[in-house]
Amino acid sequence: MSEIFTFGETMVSFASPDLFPLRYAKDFRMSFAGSESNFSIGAAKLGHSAKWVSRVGDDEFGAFIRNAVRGEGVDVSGVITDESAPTGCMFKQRSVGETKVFYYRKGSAASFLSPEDMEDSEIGKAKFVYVTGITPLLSESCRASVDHVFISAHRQGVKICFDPNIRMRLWKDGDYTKLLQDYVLRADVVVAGLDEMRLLFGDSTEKEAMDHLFSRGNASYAAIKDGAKGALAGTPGEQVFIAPCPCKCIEPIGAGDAFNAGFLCGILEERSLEECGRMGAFCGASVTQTPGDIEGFPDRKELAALFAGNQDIYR
Ligand code: KDG
Repeated sequence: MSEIFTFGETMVSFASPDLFPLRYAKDFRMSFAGSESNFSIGAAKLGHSAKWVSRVGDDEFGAFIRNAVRGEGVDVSGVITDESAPTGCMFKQRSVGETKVFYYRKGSAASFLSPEDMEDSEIGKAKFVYVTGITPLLSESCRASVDHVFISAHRQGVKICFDPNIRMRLWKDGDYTKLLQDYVLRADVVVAGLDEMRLLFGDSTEKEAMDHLFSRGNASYAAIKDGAKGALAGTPGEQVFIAPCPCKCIEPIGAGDAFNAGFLCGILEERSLEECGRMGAFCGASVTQTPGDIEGFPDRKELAALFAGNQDIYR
């Protein structure tokens, strides 16, 4: 039985170490990338159990992803090998000050995820399900899966943590504002960027976003993140500013997933709101110090050092 149930696409990812357009790249570093598997790995490193459900192709990249996520301590027993579609793929192009992402994921195995892949009994055993706004944009069946999980979790008294995780490259064929607004307002824990709350609801400050969530939505916890400027963590009765952790950022991709993992693990451990926020900020800052999405996740020992007063996480 896992404390966290999550599902979504994980792609094989290729990143060039060079700081120039990919047409000039000679070497690539193979890794994997997926918001929900990132989150699960973060939670597992902090000692919590997570089950990640997905579909991968019957190919080498699918085997690589399954092995790698399993190797980080996540339950992958619900990952289906789909013989009729390939594992999705992503390329990262780094240049000074930014990383561009190119997806090759249309028709991928994960885009065939369907409600039948999400077992009610598995959802019912979890304390939280974790859903991102990436999944419902991948296909009709992925959207139906998200809807199914929301309904199943609420029916069984399992809390839902939702991050809109807006990826504009997936918005080319539609406006998903209403769809994501609906998930945000139905979730029990909302973790969102200030820029995302601005886009979805027109909120201009963290406080406005927070007030909005607690007056119109279902949330009992929220964190509104503003990257290196920090975050606001809140419950209906309390709001705490969370200062950013000092770090040397190499690449910010994955920081949001890591913040969410730290924040939700804090909630699972029934810590104070401020401690939950600090766990989120610490995990988020830690992963920015490596070029990949997950390699920098802190473990329990590093977390203990944070609470012992040693906040500097330079490696
Ligand atoms: O949050 C990091 C993710 O964006 C990355 O790992 C890939 O899930 C991904 C996506 O769909 O962009």
